[in-house]
Amino acid sequence: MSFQMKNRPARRGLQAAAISLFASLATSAHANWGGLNMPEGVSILSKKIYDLHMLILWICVGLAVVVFGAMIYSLVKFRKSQGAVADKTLVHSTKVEIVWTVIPILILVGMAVPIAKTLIEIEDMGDVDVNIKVTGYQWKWEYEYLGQNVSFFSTLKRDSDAARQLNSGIDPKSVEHYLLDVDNVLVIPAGQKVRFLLTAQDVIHAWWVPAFGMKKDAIPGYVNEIWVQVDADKTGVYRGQCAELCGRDHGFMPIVVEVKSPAEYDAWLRAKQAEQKLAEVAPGTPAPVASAAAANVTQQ
Ligand SMILES: [Cu+2]
Repeated sequence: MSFQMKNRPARRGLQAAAISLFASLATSAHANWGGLNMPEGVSILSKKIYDLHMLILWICVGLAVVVFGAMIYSLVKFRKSQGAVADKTLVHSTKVEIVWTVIPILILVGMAVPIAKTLIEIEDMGDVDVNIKVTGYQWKWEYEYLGQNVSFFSTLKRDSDAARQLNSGIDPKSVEHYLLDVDNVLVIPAGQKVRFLLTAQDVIHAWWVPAFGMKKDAIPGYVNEIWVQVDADKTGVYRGQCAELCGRDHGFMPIVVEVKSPAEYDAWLRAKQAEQKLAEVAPGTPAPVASAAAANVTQQ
């Protein structure tokens, strides 16, 4: 008795602490609720993947409510202290076995239908407007606009690179888009289907721009495909990173994609073509190795 009396205030203190902890967790987490979920993205596929994710999430939530609800109800209602006695007669029921086998099968098949539909759309490389070959290197990306005579390397921007050096004395916070900026930005048109052919020259890299909902490995000697169609009204700059640990400077090969309106994209492409033509050493120079490889890809 005296023990209980002594501990009552301590217990109350603990309860109060727990309540205030939960309250502060709830309010601090409230600000970041949006960050907990998958981003919706700006491309056709990213939205389809997001919708699929939400559909499956809510199916799982519904199942959890039913299953845990039945479990918790049974635990509380039929506990020993309430006089519940175990039923020793029900050792097998074919009817119950069939029901709890068939229902999960139906749920899984029901989920597989929209999943398969989205997977087929992800793999649909038909009616492509722009083809870009992406080659991963330790530690940069090369972009080649197939059939357009435009290709360039994209490397970490110099100010980020200077700040990241050991004892550089430069505060990374003073660098805009630290480690997420490049010298040459990849430009694609909004509202058009862009196919990326991903490969690598040395080790495995992965090309990932979260807002596009797509990520795939860039593997030496192998060409992977993804397609991206950004909504016509979602022009802007989108950033990503190499997503496959590829060596010492893996964290220093960002991806920056500028989505322009088709007219602005055409103007940019023409300017780039003119610039690269001027840079050519002499007419009749053999095509660089990268272009020859790309020609093989387009022939496939
Ligand atoms: Cu990497």
